[in-house]
Amino acid sequence: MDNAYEYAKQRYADLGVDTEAAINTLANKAISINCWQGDDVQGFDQKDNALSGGIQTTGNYPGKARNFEELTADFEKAVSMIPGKKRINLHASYAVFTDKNPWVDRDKIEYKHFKPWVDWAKEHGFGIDFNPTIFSHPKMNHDMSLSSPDPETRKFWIDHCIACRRISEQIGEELDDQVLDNIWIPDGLKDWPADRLGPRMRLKDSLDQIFEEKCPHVIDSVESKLFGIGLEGYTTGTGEFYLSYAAKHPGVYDLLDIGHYHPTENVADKIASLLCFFDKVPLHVTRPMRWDSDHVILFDDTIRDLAQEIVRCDAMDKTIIGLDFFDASINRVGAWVVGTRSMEKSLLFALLQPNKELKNLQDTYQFSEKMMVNEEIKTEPFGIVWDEYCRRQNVPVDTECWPKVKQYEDDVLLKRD
Ligand code: RNT
Ligand code: ZN
Repeated sequence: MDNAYEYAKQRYADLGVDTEAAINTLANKAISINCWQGDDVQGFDQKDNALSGGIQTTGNYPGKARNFEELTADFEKAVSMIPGKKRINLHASYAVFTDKNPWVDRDKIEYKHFKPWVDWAKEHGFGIDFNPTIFSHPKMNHDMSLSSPDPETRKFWIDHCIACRRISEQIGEELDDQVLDNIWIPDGLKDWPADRLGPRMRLKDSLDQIFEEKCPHVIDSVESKLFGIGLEGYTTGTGEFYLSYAAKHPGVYDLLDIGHYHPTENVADKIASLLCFFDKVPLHVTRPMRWDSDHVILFDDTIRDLAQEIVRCDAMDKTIIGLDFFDASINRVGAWVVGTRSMEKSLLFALLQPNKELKNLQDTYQFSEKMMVNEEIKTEPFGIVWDEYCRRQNVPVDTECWPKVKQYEDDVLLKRD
């Protein structure tokens, strides 16, 4: 076995690539794993669990997590098969209510409702990221929140976002870390708008109010979108809107979600543009299929391109990689495992390219050689290095994962219904 890795290491070394350096770099990069894959974006705070805001989970695979205990147990199972550093990405709807800390509405949530998450994260060495939950709630008045024409509705959601920033700040203090607090709203209209400017001016004003308080442990981001199901005619928070907002407000970053652009747009290409103006680029990595369907990400061209950009821009420390997929038609633990491993795998693949040499070939106009080197590297023994990385991280290699997921399904998940 060792011989296989030694052989692969030498093959890469012959191309000027250091596999040890790649493995070490990858081991230090955290991936923020979305908690919401574990329960189809349901959360714990609403009785009526219908998902709203133009996003959808489809499928009814058995065994979804129904509470904090089940969600954390499933997550722990998943990460036992995931190499590298991990963060958990929480939504405000995952507030933990108990007899001591009974239910409050989203404008009144506090740190104490998330303390169980923080204690658990500390125990396992996970970082935490956070999101206001501005969907699946009775106050989503005609699918409008921060851009609503109704002052009371708008106030409710502004207060919610302020509460979320305070919670994020305290989580950051507790973990001695920075917490990404990402705002996404579904606000939009089903049919063509009569007024495009009004909602955007209201959204701008809402954001100004939300970001007023200084929160040194918080990294703020805003996430744009093209359209949602039932919101095809107009989206308040578009790419241009949020990019301009972030550019004018130091400390607020523009988050790129791969599923939120026109299908032929290459989101990987946007990273290098943002890096000319921002010191951080937060991402939502997902797999849109025909629309923003949020399929589980795979080790495919799109994710490899994205990873390649991160590596070639020397942006491992500047990108904040968050995952954003939710598929209710498959085993949810398996979804986490494959999605997160695919992200890790793509980054390793990118780190194992002769990136310096390729850059140099571009800058010296040696385009034929650049094309040929780029092709040659694709068939190098990548899988052997990936296996070695998994082994060093004490997680199973690819072929060992499904039996473990299936065992957990039989022992735990199928007993839930
Ligand atoms: C929706 C956005 C948003 C959500 C999560 C649940 O289109 O991508 O990020 O998926 O916040
Ligand atoms: Zn997203």
